[in-house]
Parts: sequence; C-alpha cells; structure tokens
Amino acid sequence: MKQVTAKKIIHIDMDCFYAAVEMRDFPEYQNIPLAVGGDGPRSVLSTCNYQARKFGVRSAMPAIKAKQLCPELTIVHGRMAVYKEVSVHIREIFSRYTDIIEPLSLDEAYLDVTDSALCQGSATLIAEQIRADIFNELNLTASAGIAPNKFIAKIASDENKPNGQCVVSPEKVTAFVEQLSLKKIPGIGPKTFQKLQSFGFSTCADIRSSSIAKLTTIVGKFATSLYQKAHGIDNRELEVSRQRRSLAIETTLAADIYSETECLAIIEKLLPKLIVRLEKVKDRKIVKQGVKLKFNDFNQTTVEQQSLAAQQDTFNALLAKAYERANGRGIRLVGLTLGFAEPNVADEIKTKQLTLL
Ligand code: TTP
Ligand code: MG
Repeated sequence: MKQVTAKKIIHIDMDCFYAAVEMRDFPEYQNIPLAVGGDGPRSVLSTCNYQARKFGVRSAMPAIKAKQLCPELTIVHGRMAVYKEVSVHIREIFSRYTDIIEPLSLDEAYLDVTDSALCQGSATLIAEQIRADIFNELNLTASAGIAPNKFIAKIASDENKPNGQCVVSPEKVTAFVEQLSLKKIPGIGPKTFQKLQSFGFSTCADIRSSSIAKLTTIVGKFATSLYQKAHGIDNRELEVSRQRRSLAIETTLAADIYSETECLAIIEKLLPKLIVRLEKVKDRKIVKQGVKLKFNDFNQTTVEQQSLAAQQDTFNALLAKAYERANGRGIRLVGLTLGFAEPNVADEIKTKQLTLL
C-alpha cells in the first residue's frame, strides 16, 4: 500500500517588519517604543515595535489612541521602497530552499518543503537556516511555524514571536488545536468570537465536541471549515502563481464628509488614478466594480456589481447605494475596487512561453 506522508509546510513572518527595518537603519530608534505610520491627528499606525506593544499599542490603531497609551511613542513615516527591497531579498532566500512558495504579503510566505532533501529533509532545520540567512544578510529577525498544513503553520509562527519558531508535528496537531482559542482562527473576528462564546464555544476543543449541524445554526456556511480547522484539517495547496484578483484605490479624507455630492467629487478624483493602475494589469478581464466607504465609527461597507469596465456611471450608482448605509455618519474613507476574472491557465502558460521566447 502506498504510504501517504504528511506535508511539511513552513510559514515565515518577519517580526514587527516595518518597525524592525527602521530600527535597523536608524540606531537611535532601537531602544525606544517606535511605531510606523502617519502622525497626523487622523492617521492610523501600520505597525510598532515590541517595546511599544507592552503599552498595548497595535497595528491599525489610530495614532491618537497609541499616544494616549504610550505618550513617549515615536512615530516615523514608512519607507515602502525599502520594505519592498527587503521583501524581494527574503523571497530570494526562500527560493534557495524550495520552488513552492506562496507569498502572502511583503513580510510573510508559506513554503512547501515536503520534497526538499536539504538539511536532511528536516523542515525544522530548513526554517532555522532560512531565519539565519535572513539575519545574516539583512540584519532582521523572522519567526516561523512548521506544520503539516497552512492553517497550523500560520498559527504556529505566532507562538514564539519574536525571533522564534514552533514545530507542530503531525502527532502533536490534536493537542495543539485543542487548546487553541477560537480568536486565533482566521475568519473569526471579534463579533463572531463573541457570538460563539455566547453559545459556550471558546476553544477548538469546544467545537470538536459539537457538530456541523449545530455550528451551522450559529455561523452558517463557515461551519464546515470551522469544524475542520478545529480538527487541525486544512487541505489547501499552496497557491504558487497567484494572480491579482482585484485592484483597489482608496483615500482617507483629511476631515469627515457628510454628503453624497462630496463623495462623488472624491470618486471623480480617484477614477483617473485607478485607470493608471489598471494599465499595469491590462491583460486582466474586469468582471466587477465596487465602492467602499468607511464611516467615522470605523465600520465600513462595500457595494459591488458585475461590470466589464471601470465606468464612472456605475461607480456613481454604487456610491448612491453605499451612501444610503451612512445613516447620518460621516465618511472618513472612499475607495474604488475592480474585480478580475479567474486567470485562464492556458493563457497564463502561453504568456510564460512567449516571455521565454
Ligand atoms: P504583520 O506581519 O501583521 O505585523 P508585523 O510584522 O509588524 O509584526 P509581527 O511581529 O506581529 O508579525 O504585518 C507586516 C507589515 O505589514 C507590518 O510591519 C506593517 C504592515 N501592516 C500595515 O501596514 N497595516 C496593518 O494593519 C498590518 C496588520 C500590517
Ligand atoms: Mg510580521
């Protein structure tokens, strides 16, 4: 009988990425609470170092709140070009160990090393080696999770942050998930967590002793995926050549606005910028247009409709629908989105062949 061996997936994630790059390049930031973001009254932090986290400062927190929690916090502007350069370098390091890489953002990726013969085939040693390469070549630290699937690997990479790694071997998966808080499961936000808690579900162990039928009454279609995750099951393969599925542009306003007319004026300014970005992906077929609004209580809404082009009239009509949901709240952000059709694999191969020629 053919033996099915478990997969070996590594999830690598840089530690307080933007802030770490700033601390590396400017030693005066090294021993102080530091955040990256705008320091204007309405700006939001991108991230902060671990010293700032001790005060409760977090990514996506308004700068004003962060300053209240940590008055001595230094906030610096981000340098995207530098972060992108670092990102290219870490991806080059990953490629020394496997071809099966799924980048998730500038600072994190999944690697499938199941068939790698390097480091005696040990995923644990490969992860250590990758982290050592990153440290030696970039003077930055990363953390890693090593597990039989993407879901567990991603959660594991957070366990021993910063500058640590966590191995969940196949026989340890059950023990690992049983103690896991449902808060840590991707897809469970604060509201869903509260709802689950009100039904007595706090950990994966609680989910395991329930049933898909019961869970469906609480979280609807998400029940099957939740039940599987609570059992440590995740059969997703790595998505190696991920094509862009959408394009978005948005602007956070200097002051809240309170009328649809003002929103329309913003859309008129955003649309030409969206068209410029669209030029770069003009081989993609548009299938959807959308308008996003964020209200001044930080809730947001998106209205979408099928469409074959980026049309101003359609955006305006979508805005009208989205604006109805404001109910007197001010608008702090306006965004436009385009959705693209699934890439046709045959076309993709053709493009690659042409590029090779
Ligand atoms: P994360 O990996 O989520 O965070 P981090 O690397 O700063 O910290 P950790 O050690 O917990 O991994 O995100 C990577 C970078 O993406 C982060 O440095 C800044 C950026 N980012 C934002 O700009 N806004 C956000 O809300 C988040 C979460 C991240
Ligand atoms: Mg990170």
